[in-house]
Amino acid sequence: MITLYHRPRTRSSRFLWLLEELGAPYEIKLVSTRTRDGAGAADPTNPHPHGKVPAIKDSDDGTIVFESPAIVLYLTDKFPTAGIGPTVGDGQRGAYLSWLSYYTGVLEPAFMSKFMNVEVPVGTAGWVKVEEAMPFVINALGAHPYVLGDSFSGADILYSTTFAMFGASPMLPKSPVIEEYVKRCLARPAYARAQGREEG
Ligand SMILES: N[C@@H](CCC(=O)N[C@@H](CS)C(=O)NCC(=O)O)C(=O)O
Repeated sequence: MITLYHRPRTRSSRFLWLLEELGAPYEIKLVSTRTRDGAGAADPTNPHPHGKVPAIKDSDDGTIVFESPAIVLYLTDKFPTAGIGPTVGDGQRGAYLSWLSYYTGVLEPAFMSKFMNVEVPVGTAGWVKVEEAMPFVINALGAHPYVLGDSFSGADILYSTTFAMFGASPMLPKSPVIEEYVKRCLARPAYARAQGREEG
């Protein structure tokens, strides 16, 4: 049994979707977190080191996993029959690891830098500007329906939800490729099922 530490309409929502895709046995533990307006507080029962969501606990051995790409990888490795996470030995494994890491190491910092109006120091930051990252992503998604090519994977859950969120803001340059990608991913039945579990 996987316990998902979740607060509705946050980064943990994506893991309802992933768990539904995987057909994994799971329970939701609703927790509070700090909020931008200062109203919220971290829940002491949340195992995330900074009281953030998502985090998961695996009841098989008590393993705790936090940070979104690590959770995607852990879960797709643990529930491989769904076929949405290339495992060790699969020719797509390297690409899968790269796209997962690129999400957290480059794309999210790029978006957050722009959102917070922080200049990205070229050559020294570990990430690049949105204006440099997005052509790379759009190029990949213009050639294939998903980041790994023809098959949907756990990585698409991170990318499509991020684009769905920023699509409504001037932060993301308008791109038919991205719009179609988001539609394609969010049309999956598991996404709809996850929305039904959003409140816990
Ligand atoms: N790098 C983390 C980010 C998690 C994160 O920042 N989650 C937000 C909700 S969307 C949160 O819990 N914020 C509360 C806080 O920062 O204390 C991940 O990708 O898993």
